[in-house]
Amino acid sequence: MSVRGRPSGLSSLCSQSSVGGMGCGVGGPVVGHLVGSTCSSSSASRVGSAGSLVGVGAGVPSLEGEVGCPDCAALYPITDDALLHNLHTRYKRDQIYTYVGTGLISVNPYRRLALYTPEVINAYRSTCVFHLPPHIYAVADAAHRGVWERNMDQVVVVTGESGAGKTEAAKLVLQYVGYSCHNNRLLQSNPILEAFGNARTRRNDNSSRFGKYLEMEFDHTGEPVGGSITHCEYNKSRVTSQAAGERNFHIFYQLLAGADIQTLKSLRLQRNVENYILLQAPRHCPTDVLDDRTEYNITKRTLDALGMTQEEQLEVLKVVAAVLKLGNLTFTSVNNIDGTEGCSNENEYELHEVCELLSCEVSTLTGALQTRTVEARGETVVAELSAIDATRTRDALCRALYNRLFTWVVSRVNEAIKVKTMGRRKVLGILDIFGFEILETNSFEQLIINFCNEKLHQVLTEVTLKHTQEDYLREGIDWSPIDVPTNNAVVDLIEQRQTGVLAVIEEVSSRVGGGTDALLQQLSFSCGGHSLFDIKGGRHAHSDNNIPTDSFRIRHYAGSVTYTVYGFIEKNCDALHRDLTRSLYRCNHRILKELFPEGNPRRTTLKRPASVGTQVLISVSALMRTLRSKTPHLIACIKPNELKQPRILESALVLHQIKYLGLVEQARVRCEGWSYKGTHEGFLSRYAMLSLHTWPTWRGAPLEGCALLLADLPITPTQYTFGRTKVFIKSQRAIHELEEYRRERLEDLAVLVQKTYRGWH
Ligand code: AD9
Ligand code: MG
Repeated sequence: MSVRGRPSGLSSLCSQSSVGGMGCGVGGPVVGHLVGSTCSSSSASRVGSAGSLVGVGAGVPSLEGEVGCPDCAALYPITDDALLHNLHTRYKRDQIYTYVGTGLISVNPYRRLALYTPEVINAYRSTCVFHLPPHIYAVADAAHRGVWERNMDQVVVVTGESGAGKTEAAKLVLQYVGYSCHNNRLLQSNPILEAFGNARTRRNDNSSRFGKYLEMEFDHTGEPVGGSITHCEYNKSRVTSQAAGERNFHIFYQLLAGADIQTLKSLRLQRNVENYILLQAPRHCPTDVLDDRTEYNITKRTLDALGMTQEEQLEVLKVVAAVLKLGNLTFTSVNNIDGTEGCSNENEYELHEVCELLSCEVSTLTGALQTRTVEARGETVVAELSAIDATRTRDALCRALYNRLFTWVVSRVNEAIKVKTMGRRKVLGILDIFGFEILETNSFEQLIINFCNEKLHQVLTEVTLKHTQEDYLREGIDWSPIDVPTNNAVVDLIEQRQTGVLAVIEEVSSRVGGGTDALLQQLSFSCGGHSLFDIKGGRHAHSDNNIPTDSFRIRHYAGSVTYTVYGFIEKNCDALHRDLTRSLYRCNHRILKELFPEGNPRRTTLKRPASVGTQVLISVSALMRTLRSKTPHLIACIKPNELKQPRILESALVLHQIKYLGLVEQARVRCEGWSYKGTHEGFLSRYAMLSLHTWPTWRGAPLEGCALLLADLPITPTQYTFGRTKVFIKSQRAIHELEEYRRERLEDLAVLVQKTYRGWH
């Protein structure tokens, strides 16, 4: 069953805190095959036995009571159905975590389980993972060890569709690492990011509307010295419009529900949500699920903890309040005497209060909202805006204010958590982006969200499956390649220069008068022939005539999505007119000058700001570069049902996710592949001390040294192989055991040195 019999004394060693990881992830007991769709690990024999994952009373996790197979790579046969059956069996017993080789699958339980107590954290810190059930803490531990034991940058990547549990998973990783090193500042900052960046959607009550990459930095001793947060594309259109049954960003509701009367008064706000147009969702949206008042207090405490002064907090809240009140301004048409159309603001009082909040002259803001300065042939003309244009300007202002405030808040948090010391550092990153989304009506935001997920999927397939197999072939070891479906074609369709969907949107956005019709025409022309793209009248043979005339369809890796192009151009540009940025810069509000630097009249450059599409392409490729440069640890989150309810697992829904997440391919590569790979030199330098053939010195060829060393160890020859430059070891367990021997040997050597030292003195 296992690699070999565990040598005496090893079990006791295994329960000490300094078990050495190899920085290559964790893994369930991957060993041989048993016939039947079951598991080959020792826990398979306990299938069907009762018991919960964590003894609630004792609080210590144990393998006792594990059902199904803790590692999908040990299933036989490895098929979509077998994985589904295994996950279902385990889910019914609240065993939401299952390994797939070195990665982890997490099925959202939709209820609090007693899995995350300090006792459980301690267990994963101090006990060999093979004695414990699969857990997200084991992944966190492997990533953490990779930093401080192997001195290599690590990244935990959480994937899955909207509502699958990515953000919760990312928090648990942070909680574990933060607990282990008594530093939780990054975790502490989370409520602020969620208050400003998350919102209730149909798919998730706490949906992240921005991508987030967190980095914890460690010094050479493994001590955390700080961290940083990078955020990418922010779903700002939500500020001014939400889909039916959805909400605006949490902070608006938190503020109204949680702030005391004095604060509300100084913000010129009333407690009732109904008073604010921006918070009136098109269809009733239940709010009972979120305790906005409690959340407000948490947000407030977090701002305090990060060292933000009361004055600063008030300045931030004033911008939030100003957005709410701006949203209430209504403009009506006015016919001027000269025959031109102008507009008037129906809500003067509200505008006065906005100006008070932003410390701004009423005439300045009125001018910026209702007129436009145009410079032509050296002349400056001030034209009045129509009611429709003034309304658009108002909305653009609300979005820009909120969006830039969010960026400001993130940079303020970064200021509080940044590394204050110099020197060499290693990092542990956590990537948690917005999940893949298919809604009833999909717009520009969904295209951006789904494109980011495509990119992530592409890079993960590359680093975990393609590169691994290419490495086996390059090294010349015996390997029958496993077919891995890629999503390169759809990524190209969206991001290709000049002819990709984003490039087309960009091109039409920059045309004078480019609108929806022009966009549809150009999309049909540039992308109509692509096999994964459908549009009414498209050139592709399979063009589906069920597509509405204002839409196009992309066949994504996670499903087909029909996008309605209405609003695409506006959402992509979303530029602010110079009149607005100038008047905001002129406000006497401390933060606004930082938020709108381009409004500084001394700034002469009139460069057009990058469009949303361009910004996304830039930030996503930077993120993917970061990802590629680090040792990845994968967590695939699965959404068990659309009802957001505990104890329900909809087979078809889960099966679909198993397929598009490529979990079967992951399991196969893990099962047939090798858990560990390291250069001959690297392996020898780490383990030479375990054999008298190679210790204290080895002068021969590294490969020969590795062969002698491994022959001396109780590890069967089927468990390792040699490539041209690397040593490969089959099971994770064997690596753990090697680390045990090494630690044991280091202790012996330390005792020996001590004795010798005493002998001398
Ligand atoms: V989105 O792409 O940001 O829309 P996520 O991030 O994948 O999505 P999230 O982590 O926010 O989903 O989880 C959704 C909800 O599921 C949470 O608000 C919890 O109520 C629930 N959840 C997720 N994971 C767990 C868990 N480990 N234990 C209990 C959980 N509940
Ligand atoms: Mg999320």
